[in-house]
Amino acid sequence: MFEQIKLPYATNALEPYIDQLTVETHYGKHHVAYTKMFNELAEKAGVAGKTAEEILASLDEVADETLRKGLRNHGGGYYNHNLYFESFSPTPEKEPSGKLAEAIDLAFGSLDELKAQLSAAAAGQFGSGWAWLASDMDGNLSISASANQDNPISDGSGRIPLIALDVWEHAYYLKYKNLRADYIKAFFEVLDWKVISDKYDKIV
Ligand code: MN3
Repeated sequence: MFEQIKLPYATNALEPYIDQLTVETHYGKHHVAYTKMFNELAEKAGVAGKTAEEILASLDEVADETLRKGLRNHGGGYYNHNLYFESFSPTPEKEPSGKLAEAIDLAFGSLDELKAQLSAAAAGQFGSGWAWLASDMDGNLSISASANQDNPISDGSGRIPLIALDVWEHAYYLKYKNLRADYIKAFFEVLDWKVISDKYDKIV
């Protein structure tokens, strides 16, 4: 049974950057729906015993096209939003530490440059989707964007997502309306680099 993460903060704790109504709707409606559908589809496809990562990495093994598409969309929706919601804090660490800090300097030159590139990927994603910071198995970092609920696992690149930046309109429209760039700026105000650094330490 796949379960949503429990929010590690109150729904109003990310104000004013991410507003309470958006968290309540996004986590309490959208993420709930993805999770419910993913569980149903995983059961139907006979893959409910696998982890979400395993399912997303082996979608090709699901012969039925409708089930495969459903697992890609709802499994991605389930997994991506867990990553997204667990990465925030009302009292975030504003900079990466340890090995991640070194890897960022190596790949991007500076944290500001990483943020600029990730923001550009998020702003440039046409329509609904996500921007990602991901690591390969050797710890090399890269930035990408994907449509719908695709992610660096389901795209077959073998990368592990570290930062998930949701740019579906449901992630920002209630507060920011058409101003996606303002939401992207706000995202970094509550992104907890401690969570991201800890994730990276588990890979390398
Ligand atoms: Mn979303």
